[in-house]
Amino acid sequence: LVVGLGATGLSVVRFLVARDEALAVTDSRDIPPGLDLLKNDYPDVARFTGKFDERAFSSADRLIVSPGVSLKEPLIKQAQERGIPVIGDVELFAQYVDAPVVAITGSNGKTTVTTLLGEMAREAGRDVGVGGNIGTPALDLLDGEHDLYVLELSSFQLESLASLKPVAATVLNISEDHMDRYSGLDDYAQAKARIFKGAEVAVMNRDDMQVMAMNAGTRNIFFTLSVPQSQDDFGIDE
Ligand code: UMA
Repeated sequence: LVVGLGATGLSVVRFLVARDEALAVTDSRDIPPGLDLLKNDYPDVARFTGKFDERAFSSADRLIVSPGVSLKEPLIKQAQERGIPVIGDVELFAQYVDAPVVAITGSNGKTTVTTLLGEMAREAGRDVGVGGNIGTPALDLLDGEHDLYVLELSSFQLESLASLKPVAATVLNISEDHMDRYSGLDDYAQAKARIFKGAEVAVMNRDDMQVMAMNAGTRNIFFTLSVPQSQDDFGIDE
């Protein structure tokens, strides 16, 4: 069951239909974005709109939830309690991707860093796919068979991600954002910290206490606006 139709939901539909998987879509809006496209291009895909429909949830054997939908949604929690896997589109991407992934998150600056890194990789001759929260849903990038992926990930996308093993990951900084979805700054920071799970290299902001408190990857590289403190530090030396 694809929960939430929008850019993400549509990318999941395209991905699953291409792999002949049986699926249905639900969205709590009457007329969600992408409904016309779904009706036209995938008329056989079952649709449950206007509310999250219990019937759709009870017959699903996996939920793929859009980042805009809270995992605290009662029908999602009930499915989890029944042992139904609840994942996001980036987790599905992680299960299929077979090229290195660099993962970037943070409260500010993540789009700039993602874009710049993509440009640098392109300039270095890599066939790079750039996407995620930045706009192109991660699953759509898999069409291109790139040799490197650079993903901007939001805290929402990280919440439902388990098996991504980025070659490098960073949390650029933490400041209050999306507090309607979190119980506080620590809860939000915990979602962000998930990016380091399985990361080969963690790129850490030495100037941000919340980031420095995170349990990072096997190898850490630091950046700071002050004087670098070790060989693995990047900073500003006067
Ligand atoms: N929906 C429900 N019930 C709800 C909430 C949402 O049915 O309770 C439905 C909406 O009716 C809608 C669908 O879910 O049909 C929307 O899904 P979505 O909000 O997950 O949005 P998408 O279009 O899939 O876009 C998402 C990201 N949006 C959010 O995380 C809110 C986009 O990031 C991202 O570019 C896109 O996936 C591709 O990966 C935008 C964003 O604002 C830029 N991100 C936030 C941010 O940067 O601060 C996190």
